[in-house]
Amino acid sequence: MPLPHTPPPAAAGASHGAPASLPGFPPGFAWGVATAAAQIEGDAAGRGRSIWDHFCATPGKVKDGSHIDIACDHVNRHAVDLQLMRWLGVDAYRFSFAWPRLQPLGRGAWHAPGFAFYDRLIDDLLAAGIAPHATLYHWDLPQALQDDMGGWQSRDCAALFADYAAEVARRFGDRLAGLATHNEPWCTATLGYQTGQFAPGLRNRRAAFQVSHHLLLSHGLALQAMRTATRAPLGIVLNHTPPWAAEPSEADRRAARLADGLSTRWYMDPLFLGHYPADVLEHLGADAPQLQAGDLATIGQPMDFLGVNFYTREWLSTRQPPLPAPGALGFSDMGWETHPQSLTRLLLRLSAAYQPPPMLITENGMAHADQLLAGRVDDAARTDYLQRHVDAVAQAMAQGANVAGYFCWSLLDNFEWDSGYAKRFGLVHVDYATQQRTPKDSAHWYRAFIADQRAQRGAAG
Ligand code: IFM
Repeated sequence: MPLPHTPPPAAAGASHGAPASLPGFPPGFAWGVATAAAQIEGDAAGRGRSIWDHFCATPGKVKDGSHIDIACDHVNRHAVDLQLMRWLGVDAYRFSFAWPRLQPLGRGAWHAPGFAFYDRLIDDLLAAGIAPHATLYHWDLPQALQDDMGGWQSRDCAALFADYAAEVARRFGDRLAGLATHNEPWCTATLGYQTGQFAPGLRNRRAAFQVSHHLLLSHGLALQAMRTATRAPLGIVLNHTPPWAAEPSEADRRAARLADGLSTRWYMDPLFLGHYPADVLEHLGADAPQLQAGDLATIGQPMDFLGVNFYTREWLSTRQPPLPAPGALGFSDMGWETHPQSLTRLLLRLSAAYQPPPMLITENGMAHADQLLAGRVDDAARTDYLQRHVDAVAQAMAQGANVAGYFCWSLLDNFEWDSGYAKRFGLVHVDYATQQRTPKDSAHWYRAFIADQRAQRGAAG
């Protein structure tokens, strides 16, 4: 695939590429891009079925009626995608292992071709000087575990996940710069089991909170199992959408406090403080999860990094009709408000309340209604979004937050879950009919930005 050598006009100017205005990022800070297996890999024949295959095949679940059989055909095109990463100049690549590619039924036999694929991917990344950061679970549960035990509703699923984690750590751990257990367990539990928006599509709050506990338990069990198999840095990736009370009324404040409890504190408290938040337990009443003795100690294993995914804030107004979010910086194609100050605030708040290990911004980016016109995608809005969020990270670091890297979501346009292929988050445009990749203007900006960061590091000696 021919890669452009000079930035197109929109990315060449100083307006989007003003890294010099940023307080410096320290040497060793990793600039990366992120993807996930189900969203890009394709090659359905080379893996077991996952809950997302099943969900896609259920009419009405995915908006454009699409599937993940081919997606970005990354399994067959990973050399091209690696070339794109080299062209971008990234230090690091975050991807996820597809559990059903490594163990098609989620237990029992391992699948040698799956291991061979990730072996190649990791070795090629290392040869290119790109640090591999992997996630064990980015939502593609083997369908067999859903059929046999109701997926994460079963405590047994947590033990099986730990077996899978130990094998992955044994086979790949020493070549990985980071290995996270879960990506966004809030989404797995809440969207998968409470609202039904994501696979497996259940609508049951009690089940969802039991699932959230099993996910956290599986994280703890996996960390214990992996520690004996590898010295790779281990952690978890959580998503945060910081709630803001629309008005200083008691009702809005209460709503914001509960929203924060249901998302951020529900996961951060057990991981770092050894308990679930009392106000949320009270709110859940009989829907609170069943715990067994020792579970919280298992969950609270020491970690080497904390992955933070950030896209937007949650605007909470209890008025009828609700006050709309101000949107001074606009909204993405997902309808998500651009609000970078929330990222600065979040990083400082997490630092103060939890004293986490070094944080990685494991996802940040925006969906934009991109159009490929005459070989170019003008996505100035995405460049602006990225620039502002990188700036927000710098502001937090200047105030003491310990952040070690930033991964843009995503390298490629890809399968955006229940939105199918209709939403585009990539730095690189994908034509799904031809699988042609075209770097967008934002990719040119990111490339120039990373090069500038590297030059600054070099100049600083
Ligand atoms: O595409 C997703 C990703 O899989 C998880 N975090 C949010 C992204 C955008 O919705």
